[in-house]
Amino acid sequence: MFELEKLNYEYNELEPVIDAKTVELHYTKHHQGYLNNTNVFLEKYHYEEGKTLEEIVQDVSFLKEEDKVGFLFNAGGVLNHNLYWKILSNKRNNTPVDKVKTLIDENYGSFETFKEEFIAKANKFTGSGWIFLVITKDNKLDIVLTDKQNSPVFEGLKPIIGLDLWEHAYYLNYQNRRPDYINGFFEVLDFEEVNKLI
Ligand code: MN3
Repeated sequence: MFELEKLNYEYNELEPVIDAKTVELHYTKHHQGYLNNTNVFLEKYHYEEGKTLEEIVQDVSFLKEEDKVGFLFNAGGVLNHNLYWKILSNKRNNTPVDKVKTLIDENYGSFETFKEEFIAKANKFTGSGWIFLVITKDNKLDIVLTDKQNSPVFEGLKPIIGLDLWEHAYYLNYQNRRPDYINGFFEVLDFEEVNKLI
């Protein structure tokens, strides 16, 4: 069974961009909920231990048809939130360095161009979902939007940045000002952590 990955910071350390109450609720209720539900599905099928969740979601043939949507919603939620928390910090490592800088410069010309495109796409998105920066199978970067808790991992892509666009990620602090949350994300995005995922 899977366990909730520990946060690398206290609930209040992402303030003022993401307030402590939002981090606490988001992590202990939403993320934990997706994890609990994922484990219920895996227990139901006596799924063999030893595989990563990334591996499991790429072949759900072990599930009955009626469980596939529910399983992927919850397992996707776990993967997406694992990524989201991992790449945030208050260390101000918010300028790309090393591998991620090279990749962004190669694919977008500059960090500023990438950031503008990412923010513009995030702002256009409606409903509940996510925006990711992924590494494609041919080692290029792509910005991908997904509905609900769909994860790029389902498609064999490798997400290295993920921003939660569900209202529960920002509503306590920002209400309808989602663009401010999206801009703020780039202040607490930690490119040292992103580099570890490449
Ligand atoms: Mn969320």
